Amino acid sequence: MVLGDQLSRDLSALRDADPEHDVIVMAEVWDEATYVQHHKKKMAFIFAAMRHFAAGLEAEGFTVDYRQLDADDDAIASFTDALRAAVERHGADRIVVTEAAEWRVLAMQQGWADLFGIQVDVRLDDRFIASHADFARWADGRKALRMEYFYREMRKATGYLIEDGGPAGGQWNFDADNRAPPKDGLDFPERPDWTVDETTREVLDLVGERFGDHFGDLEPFAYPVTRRQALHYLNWFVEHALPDFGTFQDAMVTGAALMFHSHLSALINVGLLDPRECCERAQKAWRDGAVPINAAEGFIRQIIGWREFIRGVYWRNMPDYGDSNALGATRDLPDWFWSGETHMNCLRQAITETKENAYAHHIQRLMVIGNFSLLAGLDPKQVQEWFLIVYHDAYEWVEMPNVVGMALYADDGLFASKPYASSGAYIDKMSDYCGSCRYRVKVKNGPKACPFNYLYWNFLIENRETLAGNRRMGMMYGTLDRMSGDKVEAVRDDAARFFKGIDEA
Ligand code: FAD
Ligand code: DLZ
Ligand code: SF4
Repeated sequence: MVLGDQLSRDLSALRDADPEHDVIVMAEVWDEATYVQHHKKKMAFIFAAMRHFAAGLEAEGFTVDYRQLDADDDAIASFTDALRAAVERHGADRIVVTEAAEWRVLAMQQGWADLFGIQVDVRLDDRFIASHADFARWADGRKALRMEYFYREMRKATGYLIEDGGPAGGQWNFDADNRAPPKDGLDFPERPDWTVDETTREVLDLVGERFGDHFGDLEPFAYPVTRRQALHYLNWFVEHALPDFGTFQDAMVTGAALMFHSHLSALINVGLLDPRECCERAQKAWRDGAVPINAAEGFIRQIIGWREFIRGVYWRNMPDYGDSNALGATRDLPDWFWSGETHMNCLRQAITETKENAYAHHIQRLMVIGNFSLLAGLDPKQVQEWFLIVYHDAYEWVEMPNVVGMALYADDGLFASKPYASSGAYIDKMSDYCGSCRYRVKVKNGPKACPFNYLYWNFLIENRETLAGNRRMGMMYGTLDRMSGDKVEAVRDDAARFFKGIDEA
């Protein structure tokens, strides 16, 4: 059985498959489509990619038992039901799967042997570079998990950007070169266009009909759905966007949803691209002199560093990780998380783009939407669900640690040394959003003030007990302690007024 995020021809479950004897089972199932109300584009992408992948296997001579969601009104409920029907239909004597990426689905897989009374091989997912055992070896006995140290081990293990036994360019990390604010007249490369073929058209119609009430715009739909298209997009990225990827990695520009970002996460997460091949292309471009080291290193770090690290954190902390709420945050999501209709221009831009594209780049996710969610004390469970719904690359294993650990500090600093909290000044420095905002970023208090400004101090006040002992927060608490009583009161009043009218903010 091949799941919707296992669309790799080299998948461990498919590697030794034999068209003579084996049947490949794939299914669009109701539970997966509805356990959260996924963005319409996310669903369309997964189903279109699944159908194209199945067609490829059929072209190789495989029998693919593929259940489409629209085959009848009585959609198949779950992976287990799909498999049960297939086992009966084909008289299977063995089931071969690759371990699911999510806890929930792995638990299902582990029950199948007893349920069906036949042998079930659950194989490792070696599309990830670090196995669970590798991560455990690295993490065991460490007080704090820091991505940077894990990343160095991954660089050594893969050999990427290693020269003469050390890091190419003399440094492990060129992040300091990757924080340029946007400058006027920055030109972004035009993305390739993808034609919607008949298969994808059918999927778009299905999603429009059956999931029309889900969040987000379905069309225009312009994203690769086949291995060939995905490879083309990777090559396009390396040639046209990677050279500037590093420098402007943290910048945000109105109307430039993708900037120089790769836009490849969803393709990597479903298996249409292999993380290693992405890194190898970037490394080659650097060796050929086509991209600077800060671009190649920055990109490779996101993949063999952050992506692998986040997955390690997920598996090490499940099944309870999603319940973390170290800061006791309980506020409901404002309504405009679903519409983008807020006067805070940074959030309006990031959420509107999310609605349109099922995509926002990392700094929008972390320093605009995540930062706001942290400062406003939004309920981590609701924030997790929102992030899982709205992005086309969102699967629990990657969404959860990014939300719980990175954006919300809800795990009490399991891997972030301090909360990613910032006032409006950071957003102003890294974007062109503030100039066209109803709020004034330079104003600290009062109805015209940028809400991030007073919410920042309010956050420190409210979470003093948990955060004041953190050495990296010492300076900020020092500043807070020197604030006059009037100023503290103004912060508290502004925050209270803001929260009262949060849905109209
Ligand atoms: P690029 O900026 O081009 O980066 C290159 C690649 O590095 C990405 O394609 C991705 O595979 C990997 N990568 C970079 N950062 C991370 C990270 N923090 N964790 C894992 N992989 C990373 N990423 C997801 O794939 N799915 C999610 O559901 C998801 N949810 C997120 C939620 C929050 C609150 C935050 C702060 C980040 C989240 N990320 C998630 C990580 C990151 O924002 C996206 O991977 C990235 O924006 C995808 O765009 P891109 O392909 O253009 O990335
Ligand atoms: C996300 C998703 C959706 C929306 N639908 C399906 C589906 O119908 N069939 C399928 O095989 N996979 C789907 N997926 C991806 C799965 O949720 C994913 O494979 C599991 O969560 C394991 O990571
Ligand atoms: Fe966002 Fe504040 Fe800037 Fe408005 S002024 S765009 S709310 S940071």
